[in-house]
Amino acid sequence: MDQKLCKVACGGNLTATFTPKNLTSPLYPSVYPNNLECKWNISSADPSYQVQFKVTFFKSETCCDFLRIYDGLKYEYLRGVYFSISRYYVSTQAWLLLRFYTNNRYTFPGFVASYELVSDECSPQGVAANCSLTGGTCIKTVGSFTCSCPHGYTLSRDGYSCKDNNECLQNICHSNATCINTPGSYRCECNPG
Ligand SMILES: [Ca+2]
Repeated sequence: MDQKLCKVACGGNLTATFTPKNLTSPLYPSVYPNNLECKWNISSADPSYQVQFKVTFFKSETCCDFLRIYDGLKYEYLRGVYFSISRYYVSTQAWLLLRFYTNNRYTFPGFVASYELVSDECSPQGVAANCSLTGGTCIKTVGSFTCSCPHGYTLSRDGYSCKDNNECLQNICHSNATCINTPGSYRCECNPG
């Protein structure tokens, strides 16, 4: 019998809500079948929120069996590795696309994951909202964000607050002037005389 005609049904359209739902590779916790081509499309039940996909277990054949996580046109491969800590992916749009491929030999348990709706880190409810509040620009990246601070400000250790630089600490003014630090800048005022 041609093994390629004996594929396990997998994949489908899923809807993420605020209640986490589980997704595993086919037949988990048994090993996944050979010759899989699974495709899941996870869309957001509310387009103003993003889809978070959290992988809590992953084990596959290093070379040839993999999960591809697409966010827009970008994607990331998970293959081979085993990890015991969670890997998070938060979509930049209201959907994520997953593809799980296996070849014709050697199978492993595969993956365990969950998906749910979350606020975009850069949204007013998001973890990085402070970036915009302190004058920075929050930029969503695949599964994460960056906070870009304006000139005269430095990113704080928290990763999402912009802190004014105190230029006066660098003795930037003439010796006969007094340095006054201002938000995002400084000024030198001549001493009397
Ligand atoms: Ca394989």
